[in-house]
Amino acid sequence: MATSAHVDTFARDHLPPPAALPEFLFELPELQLPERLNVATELLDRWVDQGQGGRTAVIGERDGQPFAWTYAELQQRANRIAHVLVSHMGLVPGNRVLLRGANTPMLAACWFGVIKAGGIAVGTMPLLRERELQPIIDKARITHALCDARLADALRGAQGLCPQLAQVRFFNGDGGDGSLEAEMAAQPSSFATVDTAADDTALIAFTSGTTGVPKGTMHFHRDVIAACRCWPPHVLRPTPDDRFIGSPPLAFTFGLGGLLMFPLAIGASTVLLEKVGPDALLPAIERHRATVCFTAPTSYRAMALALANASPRPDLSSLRKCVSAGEALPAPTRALWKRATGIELIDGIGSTELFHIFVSADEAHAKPGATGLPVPGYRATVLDDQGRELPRGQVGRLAIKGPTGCKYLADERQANYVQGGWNLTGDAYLIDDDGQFVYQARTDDMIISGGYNIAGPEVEAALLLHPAVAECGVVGAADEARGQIVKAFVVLKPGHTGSDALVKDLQDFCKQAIAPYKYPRAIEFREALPRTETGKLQRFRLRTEG
Ligand code: 3UK
Repeated sequence: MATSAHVDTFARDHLPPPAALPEFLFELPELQLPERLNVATELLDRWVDQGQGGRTAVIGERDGQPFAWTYAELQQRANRIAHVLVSHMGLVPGNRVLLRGANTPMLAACWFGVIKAGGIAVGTMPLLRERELQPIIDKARITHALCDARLADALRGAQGLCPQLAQVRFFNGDGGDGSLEAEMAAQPSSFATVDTAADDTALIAFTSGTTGVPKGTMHFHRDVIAACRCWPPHVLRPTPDDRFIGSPPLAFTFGLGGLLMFPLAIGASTVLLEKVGPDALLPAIERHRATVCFTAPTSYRAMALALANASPRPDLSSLRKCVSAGEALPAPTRALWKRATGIELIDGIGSTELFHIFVSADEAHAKPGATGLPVPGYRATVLDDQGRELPRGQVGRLAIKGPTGCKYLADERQANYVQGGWNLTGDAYLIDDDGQFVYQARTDDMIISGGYNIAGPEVEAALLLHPAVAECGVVGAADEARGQIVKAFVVLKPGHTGSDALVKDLQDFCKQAIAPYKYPRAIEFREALPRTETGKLQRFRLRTEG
């Protein structure tokens, strides 16, 4: 094993014990990685060294005006930030640096500045308040932070709660005295990227899942590079001329991979926008002539519905690839998007624990209702409760092995996610006759009603076909006679109102679309559904509130 470059050994000291780690597979030739590796060398310095520094790397908007930085410009900013971290803020390799901000080019520069200095980047969701930042700062023992000036309040509040967070700088403010930008201006534009070991931790990504106390997932430099060599070249197949765009925050590994690591890994460019709701994303695709889009299924559905009524219709002719992840992609949403844009969605399931997508289908392999096939570099199977592989067609627990895998920071829940060398994602899946992986539900979301196993997402997909339904969530509700009944929470499209007649109509509609025993016996109309910051439906909240 290569010698660690980390002076502060906190991350290495808090890795799961070797016996609790998943098995790692490095079978592809492109996964034979060197012992020393730094993500910033691979994704940033390399292009400049190869004379490609003039290519556009990141595009942002400030006061409504677009601006772009080349690879050389992004690198110089990251270099200056690395200097500020080391000389002014006292960072030593291995220290954890909290990053807080909506997606902007400066946030990307900060990310690379931390990585170049050998620090560990800990991205946090922009909406988190001080009480939510506190457990993250404590758990990862964070000592440094770089924060968007417009989100300073909660960070200052968190600093009050966490005295170890001693060194903080703010960016994207007025750039005046005391700002990160002012300090950067006095620093040299070159910096020798710290020569980290491939298995030094580069980032800690926090996930709360849809419930519970946040877990920190540790990712080595090697994990990020391995992820760049699996799904993107084999499934997405982008080119250096692509311009990426999308909604997931860089604090979410879906966004960090899709909107920063993957485009830079091939020398492409990426548009980093602060406002990326469905209303904002469509015009942004047009404005920036974006070619590759990453967002969640509900966002594609909302954009497709908006396109149907849009006049004038935004010009989306630049767009060539659209990726859906974060939640199961209902077949009706895939069909709607294709009808609205002509584009077949690329579905992929990924997780914070595995960094990025491990089962997916390109346009040619897309099968409505199925997620896809194991991504080259990964193995996927379906296990029973005893950990035995199940035959095709039977529902069990999705299990994954590959070059990346779950490494929780000091967390007993490692033993839930990793069993027998497999990563268990918590999803119930079956493999169909074509070898396609078909999502059923989160394992703890399966509804058991009158002895039948019913997957909520299947009922949701049926309801989404009804012309009055904008969004819906289906859960099990306690019932004396049946144990549980299927209950649907429905958000109606504008112009529709809930009524007993509509409940009956939706129920009859479901009985036509899927096996009648699965129809929702209870239906409640809602203005909106509870979602996480990453856009996932919080079924547990529907269960407890409903
Ligand atoms: C669910 C999906 C069906 C599934 C993520 C792409 O979502 C990501 O990470 P999280 O840790 O959640 C993981 C869980 O989300 N899920 C995600 N994608 C799909 N279910 N079909 C899908 N296509 O329950 C999974 O276990 O928030 C997604 C890349 C990186 C990510 N971190």
